[in-house]
Amino acid sequence: MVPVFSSKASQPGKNYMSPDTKMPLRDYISAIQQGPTDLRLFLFNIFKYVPELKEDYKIHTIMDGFYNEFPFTFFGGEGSKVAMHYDIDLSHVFLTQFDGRKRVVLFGPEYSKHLYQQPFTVASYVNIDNPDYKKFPALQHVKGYDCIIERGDTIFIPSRYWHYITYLDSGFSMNQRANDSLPRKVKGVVNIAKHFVVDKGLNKIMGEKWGEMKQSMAVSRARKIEQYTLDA
Ligand SMILES: O=C(O)CCC(=O)C(=O)O
Repeated sequence: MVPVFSSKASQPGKNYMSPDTKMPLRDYISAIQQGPTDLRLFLFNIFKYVPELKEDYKIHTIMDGFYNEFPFTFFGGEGSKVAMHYDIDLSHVFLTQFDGRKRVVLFGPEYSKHLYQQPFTVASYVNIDNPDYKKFPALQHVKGYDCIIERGDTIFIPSRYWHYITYLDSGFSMNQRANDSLPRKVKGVVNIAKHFVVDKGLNKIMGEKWGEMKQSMAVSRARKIEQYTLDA
């Protein structure tokens, strides 16, 4: 049985950051093979269930600080989207595609306010497929990288880089994460505490009201940046 997420996971309220349902892995794989669906397996540690798969890959040696114990996999149906975020523990990520194509859009950390980062989280809910510049004018100043990865490709996502992912086909990938800096590890732990204690706690107590407050804080932070850009 595996926890399956849909796009509801990024909406405030009861399902916030929680799986929609649980289903046998076999049924999930059949569902994504049958055509478009927004169902995803996120941060799924398949190696916990099938440890012998660990024999099939090696930890990268490209830098120090790889976490051997967190080789997460990600599965998604054609058309599913991963809301824009950066990785909460501030690791560098090497994302390797095993099957299907995926569009990955990256933005540097210097754009966090322009992207209307939701306070106390590592997420942004602006729609960059169809940006509303009237509502989110700071978005006009953002520049990023847009690429497609396919079977056999690995994309490097540096620490704190925003990523927004669209599954062009049903498919799956695995990430290996590395963090070789103690200050970055400490900041990562603080982020996790902010998200799980403050954000999830207030979401539980206030529900959608908390979602609205975060959005208005994001808008006012971006307005300051926008004002600065206009003045300069
Ligand atoms: O490919 C995915 O589904 C998500 C990957 C991701 O967000 C990550 O590796 O941090």
